[in-house]
Amino acid sequence: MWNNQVDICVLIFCGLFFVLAAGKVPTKPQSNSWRDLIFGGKWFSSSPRLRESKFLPIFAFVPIGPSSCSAPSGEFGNCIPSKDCLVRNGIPAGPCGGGYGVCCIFLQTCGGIIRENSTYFVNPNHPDVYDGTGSCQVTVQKLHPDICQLRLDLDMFSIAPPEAANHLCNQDQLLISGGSPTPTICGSSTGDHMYIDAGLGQSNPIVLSIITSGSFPRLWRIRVTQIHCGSISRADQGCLQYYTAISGRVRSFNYNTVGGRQLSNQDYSICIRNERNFCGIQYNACPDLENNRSRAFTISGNSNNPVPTMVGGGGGGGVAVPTGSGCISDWLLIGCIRSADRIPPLPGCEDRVCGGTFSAEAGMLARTVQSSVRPFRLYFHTDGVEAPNDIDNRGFCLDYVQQPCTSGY
Ligand SMILES: *[C@@H]1O[C@H](CO)[C@@H](O)[C@H](O)[C@H]1NC(C)=O
Ligand SMILES: *[C@@H]1O[C@H](CO)[C@@H](O)[C@H](O)[C@H]1NC(C)=O
Ligand SMILES: [Ca+2]
Repeated sequence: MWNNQVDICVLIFCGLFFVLAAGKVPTKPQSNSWRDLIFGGKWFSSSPRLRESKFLPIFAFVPIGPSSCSAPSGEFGNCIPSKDCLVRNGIPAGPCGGGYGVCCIFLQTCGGIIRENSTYFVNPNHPDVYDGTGSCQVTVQKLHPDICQLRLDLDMFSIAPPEAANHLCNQDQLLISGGSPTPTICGSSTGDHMYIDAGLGQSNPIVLSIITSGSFPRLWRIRVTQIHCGSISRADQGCLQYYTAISGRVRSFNYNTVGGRQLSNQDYSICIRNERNFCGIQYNACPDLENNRSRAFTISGNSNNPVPTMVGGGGGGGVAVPTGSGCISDWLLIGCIRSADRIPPLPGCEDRVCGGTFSAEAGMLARTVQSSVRPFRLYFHTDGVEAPNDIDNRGFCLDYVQQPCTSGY
């Protein structure tokens, strides 16, 4: 969709700038491509004097590029002149910008190089499934040295699941190299996202690889968005996932209450932006509509049987703890959690939680959990082993709601 406000801002901004700059700035020949990109090569044709103004360096500091648009098929594209779309190997998908350009969609598959913002990495044969074996990779080139992060949106993501005993991604995997460390994932994670820190400068490109072996009807469509270092949409440091709403849902990769399996060898942070005037956060296990006994939080133990909440690192502070009572191999960490419904609140709080029931206290009763540790972050860790004690765990799905500063947080 063409954003009229940006459109108007560009006009006002340029108008002001040209009035100020006329006669002062030395003229310099320049390529038409950027101007064509931004203005369609026609808006400023009335004044040859202005056309020669040195306005590009100013644009380098203004975060307005080709605007984003959405195609009838649901993909996002960049609104650019149609001739540029073809030259840049994009796919024109309908008019945008009030007819000024086309919504140009960029797709890359195995062996491709991503050179445009919002390019989709898709499977071969997309939108049909791919049942091949090998390594399919794309290389992401920064649009600009001032790109600090990539956001990957897994619009469609279904590759072979982890093996059943230890939940390792032995058959298929998504691997990301060249950026901040990311967990290897497999299975189905449609709708999930990841942020990758891209480091400074133009050096090491980030490579996205999907490695496949054996037969499976794979389908993927991953949107790769490039984020400026100064952008407000940049995620906080160290956050693989970043949520910016007062309420929402966080879940582990390959989560699904029917056939999903918690992935092994995970180590990452999920961050929730602290919205203004909110001081705390509450979490509840998501509803599980498929099972009679909720599996929305099943991190350790045998989830085919009832498993209590387990809390803490199991060190016991010098006191011996029964085997299996602590969260030693797989856990979710949320800073200083307590049950939200205890009045007065319990004096102590916990950090690690695991087992098969979501609560801040050991036991069989699922509870609402609260924390006022800021920034709001969850840290998820799993080791490389499940069998024989940990069976059929799904991972976690939690609904969160930030709590206003006035309500006792
Ligand atoms: C890429 O596109 C997104 C929106 O689709 C935008 O927020 C971001 O600023 C763009 N990045 C660059 C480097 O232009
Ligand atoms: C839920 O319980 C009912 C009645 O005991 C049973 O018939 C049904 O198969 C159960 N569903 C699942 C998904 O376990
Ligand atoms: Ca494990």
